[in-house]
Amino acid sequence: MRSLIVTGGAGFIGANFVHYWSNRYPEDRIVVLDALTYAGNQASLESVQDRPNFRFVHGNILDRTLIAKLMREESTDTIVHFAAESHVDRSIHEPDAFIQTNVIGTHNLLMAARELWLDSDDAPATHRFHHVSTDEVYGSLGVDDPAFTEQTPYAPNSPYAASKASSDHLVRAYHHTYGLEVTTSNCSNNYGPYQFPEKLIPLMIVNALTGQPLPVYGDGSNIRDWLYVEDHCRGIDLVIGKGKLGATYNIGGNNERRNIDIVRQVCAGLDRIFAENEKLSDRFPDAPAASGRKTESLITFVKDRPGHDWRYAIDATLATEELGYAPRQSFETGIRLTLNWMLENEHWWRAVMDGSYREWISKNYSDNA
Ligand code: NAD
Ligand code: TDX
Repeated sequence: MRSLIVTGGAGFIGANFVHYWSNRYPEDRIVVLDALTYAGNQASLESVQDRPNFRFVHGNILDRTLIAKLMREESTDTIVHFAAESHVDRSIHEPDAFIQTNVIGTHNLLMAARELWLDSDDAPATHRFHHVSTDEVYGSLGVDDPAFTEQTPYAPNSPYAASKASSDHLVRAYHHTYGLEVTTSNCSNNYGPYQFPEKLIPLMIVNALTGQPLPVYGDGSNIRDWLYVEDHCRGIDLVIGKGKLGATYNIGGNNERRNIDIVRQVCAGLDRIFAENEKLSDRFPDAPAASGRKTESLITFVKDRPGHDWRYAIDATLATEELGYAPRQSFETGIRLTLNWMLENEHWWRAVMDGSYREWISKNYSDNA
């Protein structure tokens, strides 16, 4: 039985991970440590909130005293570290929070882990620090380049990617220098339930349902490798369970698509679902599909993201061969699950968008059209 601290567990992937882990390992203790930034939402944890072995702590990974106190109280033996500022566009406008949380925050966790797990008399027999990272640390690929492997040199291009690269290096160094038992996973673009509607797929769904433009950066030809979030959670489980200490594993969807094709697929999916279910037109009267128009009519090409990475692709051979990792959802099944979830959970996305998000978007993107 493990006692976990899941940092950033009220965010998109963290919340999915908590659901996944509490179903798969119901005996384990799970403590979520989350600062509830604009991207964190306790409502995403509603279904586990009342479990006796679950605890939510509203706190910041910049607070090392709190981390150490929690680790002592909970006899923590496993940290799964999701907490981060995660949106590339925000990192371009306001990089400071990315350095604070992603670099300093990660280092705080490592220092607390070292203190409690390596330098303390009552350290647990085994421990694990799992660091959740991204494919963006590897930079951008050209059309004919092979996909990123664990050997691809780091070449982060955005402040977000640079902050994540920095945190990856710190995790590696704490293993190499102090012997902290760490693993790292670098994953491609996730999508699925509970994703904050600033990221491509949920933003397009929300805008389509509310009849707003679908902003595609540049000409929409940039390529990402998409993975359904539950497959990412399963990959992390495999790395924690079977990964070599100190190792890094790439996790991907083997599913490269151009942004414009993703947006068109979301549009076609909504058109189909509206055609199948008449009630949706009453619920979402501003959606083009409610009046028989194509959702695609909302696509609007806007100014490109500065320094926009052209292509990401993950080679997950190591995780497949060593750990038995393989995604279960195809993009077609995953996007249908996501569309259905968004339609069934309107209260969730309306609530998370009530906050400062709209204000921030209008301040930073008023010149986008
Ligand atoms: P998210 O932005 O949805 O959630 C981040 C969570 O961290 C939020 O709940 C937020 O409140 C919390 N948080 C932020 N700063 C904090 C702080 N200082 N202290 C405590 N909590 C804090 O992010 P996500 O998309 O779920 O990403 C989770 C992790 O996975 C990140 O480390 C990200 O770099 C990585 N990742 C994301 C993707 C993706 O496609 N979303 C892909 C690969 C890797
Ligand atoms: O409105 C938009 N229009 C658009 O064309 C948005 C929000 C995005 N895009 C483009 C930019 C990217 O090429 O879509 C692509 C995906 O954008 P994001 O959803 O912002 O993701 P990305 O920048 O690729 O980064 C994501 O994947 C790696 C996550 O946000 C990171 O946290 C993760 O590490």
